[in-house]
Amino acid sequence: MTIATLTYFAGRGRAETTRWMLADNEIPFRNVGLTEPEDFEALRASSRLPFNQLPLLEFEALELFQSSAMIRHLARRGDFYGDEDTERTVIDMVAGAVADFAEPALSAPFQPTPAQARANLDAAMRKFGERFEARLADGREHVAGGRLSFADVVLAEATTHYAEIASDILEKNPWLAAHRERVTTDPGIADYLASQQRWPLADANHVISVAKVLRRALPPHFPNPDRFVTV
Ligand SMILES: N[C@@H](CCC(=O)N[C@@H](CS)C(=O)NCC(=O)O)C(=O)O
Repeated sequence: MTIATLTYFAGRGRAETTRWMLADNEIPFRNVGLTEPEDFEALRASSRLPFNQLPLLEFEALELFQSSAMIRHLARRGDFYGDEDTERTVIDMVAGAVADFAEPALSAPFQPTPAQARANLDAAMRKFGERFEARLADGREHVAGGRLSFADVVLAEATTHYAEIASDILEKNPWLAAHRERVTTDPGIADYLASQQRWPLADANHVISVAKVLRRALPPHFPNPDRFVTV
């Protein structure tokens, strides 16, 4: 039974943390992956995108925009948001750092070379990864608060993304690797990762598909970068 619909491009991108939170809550969902500019324009014309941005999550009579709000909504619904206000603030702060840490993985397919993408990941591992590792050292199971929170889920989503791009990247971070293993073997998340709902790792074709839907320019290293720009 599908009870949530997640509209985005035909890929993971900024909708992926919401997919992991839906999976953690074991909420069945449907991906609507836009591939044509007309589909995006129709959505914009419908006024269902308050800031003309995707993703859009339809869930229990709500239409949610902003992935940070989606994951918090799902965290509250599934009780993945700590037990009191101070703990929730810590979870929010750590989740904010995870969002910063996740950026180089999201931007990897937009980089001119794999070496540049890797250099960006390595820099973020030094800046953020080491700090997450320290929070998990000595067998601490959760990156924030005293039990599983959405910060753990988004961190495992980010480290999984990193490891898919650069398989050796967690080698020097055994606590992060163990944390990733724990979260990804959660039954809901494991099912999602093995399912048809999981888009493949983004590549140049994904970058082209997004630029086409948005009628935007491609990064300058692509051939004919303005091929989809119509105005
Ligand atoms: N902070 C927002 C960012 C959303 C966002 O930038 N969406 C992009 C696609 S990844 C978009 O819809 N861009 C079209 C636009 O801004 O006009 C979120 O996480 O939901």
